[in-house]
Parts: sequence; C-alpha cells; structure tokens
Amino acid sequence: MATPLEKWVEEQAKLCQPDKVYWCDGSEEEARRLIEIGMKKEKIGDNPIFQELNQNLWPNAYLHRSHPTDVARTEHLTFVCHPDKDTAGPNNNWMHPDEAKEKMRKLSNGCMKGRTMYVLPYMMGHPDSPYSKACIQLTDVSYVAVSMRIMTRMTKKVIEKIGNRDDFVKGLHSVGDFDPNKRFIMHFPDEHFVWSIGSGYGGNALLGKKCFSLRIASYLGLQEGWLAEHMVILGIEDPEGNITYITAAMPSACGKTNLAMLQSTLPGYKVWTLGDDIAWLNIGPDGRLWAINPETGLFGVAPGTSLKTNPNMLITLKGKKFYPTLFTNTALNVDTNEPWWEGLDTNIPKNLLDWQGKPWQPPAETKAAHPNSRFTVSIYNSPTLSKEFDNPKGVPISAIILGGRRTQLIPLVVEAFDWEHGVFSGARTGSETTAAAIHKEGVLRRDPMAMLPFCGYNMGDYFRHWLNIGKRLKHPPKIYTVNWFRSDDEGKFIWPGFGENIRVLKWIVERTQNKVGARETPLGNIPHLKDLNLDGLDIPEAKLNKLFEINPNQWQNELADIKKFFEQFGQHLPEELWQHYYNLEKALQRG
Ligand code: OXD
Ligand code: MN
Repeated sequence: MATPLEKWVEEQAKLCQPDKVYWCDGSEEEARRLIEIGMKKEKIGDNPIFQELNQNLWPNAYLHRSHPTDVARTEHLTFVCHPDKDTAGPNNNWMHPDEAKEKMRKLSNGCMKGRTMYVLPYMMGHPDSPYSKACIQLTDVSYVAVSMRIMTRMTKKVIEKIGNRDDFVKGLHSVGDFDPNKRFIMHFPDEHFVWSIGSGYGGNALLGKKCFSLRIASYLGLQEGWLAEHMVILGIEDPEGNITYITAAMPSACGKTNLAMLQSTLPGYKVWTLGDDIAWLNIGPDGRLWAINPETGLFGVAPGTSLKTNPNMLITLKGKKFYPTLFTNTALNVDTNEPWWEGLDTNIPKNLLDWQGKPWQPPAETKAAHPNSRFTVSIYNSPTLSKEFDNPKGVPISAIILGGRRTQLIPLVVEAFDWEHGVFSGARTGSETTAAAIHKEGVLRRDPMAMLPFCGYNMGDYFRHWLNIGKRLKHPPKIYTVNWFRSDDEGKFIWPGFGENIRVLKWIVERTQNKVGARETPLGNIPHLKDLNLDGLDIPEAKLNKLFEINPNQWQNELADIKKFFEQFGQHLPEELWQHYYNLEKALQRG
C-alpha cells in the first residue's frame, strides 16, 4: 500500500511529467553527484548550473549564475492563499486557494518534461526537538536540491518520521521556463503547502526557508501558541564566561549575518552563532522564551563581506567541514578562478567576469557582483558556532532586538518599557528597502519585526498574538530597538557598526542583568553615555548626541505615517497599540 507521501509525490509527478523521479538521501556523496550533473548536463541559458571554483583557496566551492531576471525575492508575485482575504490581511497579496491552484495547475502541466524531479526529505529543526517539523520538497533543479542539503537537515529518516501521516509540510517547486510573467510563489497555510514556479532564487525556491519557516510557520505558530520570526539567534559571552542569549530581527540585507557572527572589538567578549535568519520561539516549561534555528545553513549577502566587516564569515566560507559551499551571482576572477564581490577587498582583479559572465572593468554602470549576490554555506563551518546549536530544546532568550535601517530619526538603541510597549515599538518600525527583494532601493516602508514580507496572516492579528505570548511568559525577554544606520549631515553613517556593535550588545546584556541604569525618553529607555563603552572610538560628542537625538518636530511625519500604517488593519489592530501610539504622541508633545 502506498503511503500518503508516496501518493502525493506520484500525483505531482503526473502533473509535472518529469523524465524521472529521484528520492534524495541528503548524503555528501549524493551532493557530489548532483553537482557533477549540474556542471555537465544542466544549464540555465548558456551557463552550466555549477562551475567549480579554485578548490585550494575556496574548498568545496562552486559558482552558480542565475537566470538574469531571477536575482531576488519577488514579493509582488508571492501570495498567501487563505480561504478569505481578511485572514491574509493588507500585508499580503491574496488569492482564493481554488483560483490559485487552478492557475498553478495550468502553469505546472508538463513543466518538468525532460528533467528530473528530486524528492527532498528534510527537517526544519533538530529531529529530536519538540519544535521541529518534517517536510518534503519536490524540485526540478540540482541547484535547489544541493542548496537544501546545506540549509536544512536533509535525510531519508524524515520519510520514516512522516510514516503514514498526511499532514507533513509539502513544497512543490519548478523553475518552469524562468519566465517572470509565469512566476508565482503560492502559500496554502491550511494545507502546510507551498507551490512555487518560475524562479530558482533562494527565498522563492528553497521552500523550507521563507515560505515554510516564516509564512506558513507563523500561521502554525498562531494556531499552536508560538512565534516564527525573521531573527538571528546569538549568544554573548562576557569576560566572566557567562553567556546571554538574544535574538534580533532586521530586514533583509541589513546585517543580520554580520551580527550573528560578530567579531567583538571589546576584550573578553565573544559572540556565539546559532542562526542568521530565522528563529522559532516557544514558551518553555520554565516560562521563559526558548529559541531554535530551524535551518542549518547561512544564505548571506556577499557584497560588503570582507576580512574587515566579517572575518568569521570568510573563515566559514573557506571552511572544509561541510560539502559544498555555493556562490550565486558573484563576479569571477578569471586569473585565479575565485569568486569576487564589491567590498571583498580594495583591489579589483584585472580580469573579471561580472555576475552574468560578461567581461567587466571599472568604471562601469553596473556592479560586477549582483548587489543581492549570495553565498550558501553550512553553519557547521562557522568557527563561532555555539555548542548549543544542536540542543533540541534551543536556548533561553533574555533580550529581543527589533531593528530597522533608518538614516534619520531613530536612535542607536532604545529599551522598551515592557513587553507590550516593545510590541508597539516593533510594530511601528520602519526601514529603508534593500536589494534583497525586487523593488526600488532606499524607500522607507513600515516593516514590523522585519516580518512585513513574511507574516503568513493578517499583521493586526500577528500583533495580538505577540501580546498574548507576552501574557503567557513568566520571564519575558526585554525588548530593544536598534538602528546602526543613522547618518550625519553629510550622509555618512555615524556609528561604525560591525564588530563595534558589541558595545550596544554589552549594554543590553547589562540591562538584562540590572547592572546599569538608563534614561527615560518618549520612545523608551536609552543609555547614559557613561554606561556605553566607547573606548577607542573616535566619535565627536555632537555626533554621539545625534545618535540618540529625538526631535519632536521630525517625528510629526513619522507619527502620521505610523497612523496610516496602523489604520489599514482596522479592527484587527489591538487597541493596546493605539493606546501606546497616543501615549507616544503626547510624550513627544511634552518633549
Ligand atoms: C533572506 C532575505 O534571503 O531576507 O534572508 O531576503
Ligand atoms: Mn532574511
């Protein structure tokens, strides 16, 4: 008797009509075979799927060039298909599930002809974790199969775990013919099902990542009483050897990976990495909030990554422990066969091919590496991997950081008065857009908890869910907002960022331990400058003050914009958040 899983795979194969169906076991040997196939047999346009890089300098590394139109998440083609629009909320594109399936069936009919359908059995989370989920993705491209081996725990044991159940997490993915007009990423939260066609890009195609672990999982979290968040998880070790665990939400391409692997500039402090993108947060039996990272890989933005900005990342990328490491849409140094991107070093190699494989020389109108070029590498390669990474229970969280990218207005760090006020502070967060999704860069948009593109249901209900979680926590983490990006009058960042961010983390840790005081402002508590270790930093006092300035006049537009954002959610927006909004308005008037 066929299992529900086998039946499901068979049905999808009937629709997509691949030449063959291959069940992956997630082994290294298999990954080597798939890469071989990707180098020799599969192509995108004229490019092979994989190209081997210099194995002496970059062990196990391969270059992948995507279809030129397929370089980032496509939020406008991403739909959350609840039976009614109100459940999806104004923060999502919505289509009725029947209509969406009809559309996808038409597009998928025969879409894998001439190709192999890879069946990927994988876990999100440690198999022994009470919080993990067993999943299956189907895909028709080796790049996705190999990327999923890096990003998830892929093993045949998942098939046994699923057994005769039919409620496993399902993903059906095909690159189709890469036609942007036939590209859709459809989510069916009630069925734990994601259906994606037309794109091979990470966030659109590695369905365990944004699609399941955030959009679908956030909705599961609403039903089951937990949170799926766009957050890094890290441990901060102080000179006495105590480790404090925190999570931090930042929009895409705002430095989460750098934060997760931060190399401290303060003696005696060390950061341990648990995750760089996604945290699943559960209330533990002790009434604290516990975090696991459902992923096992890092899918980070390459440009700007260097020995100076993130030395641990370069060690990770050159690590040998886990096969393979992928570079997508970086440039290529032809003489040395190495990947290259803007910001890697100051010397521009003489003989460069750009991300599309065309000769490139400065000055040029476009960058050599695509601004959203990426690496995909195992977290097990990281020299800063926390010893708790594989702990099925996760780690207990003492502080939550909610960040955004704001060149104006928002102070370096502010502590919320309590959980509810923290939820308000996160809900009103705005951020300037980056290259991680296809849209105009540098435009301000509200991006609450960095979840705007990833919350799989009405964000008004999401805020309510956060408030409810807070009520159930006996020991809620403290909540902070941070902004590394505030700029001076010449448009230069005031705060040095990167490894120096440890100074802000240190203050946060000391606040969670009640070791330092704070100054109350209309936005929340900010550090007394004497408590912020600024040794060795050369920031003039006027600029330091600017980092923490709260200018009531400038806040008028901000307040109006927040109000407009909140109003969209109508009755779904918790009354408590309006109360905090009016309190803030009044407090700013008082100055
Ligand atoms: C990511 C993103 O890829 O947020 O992590 O876009
Ligand atoms: Mn992300």
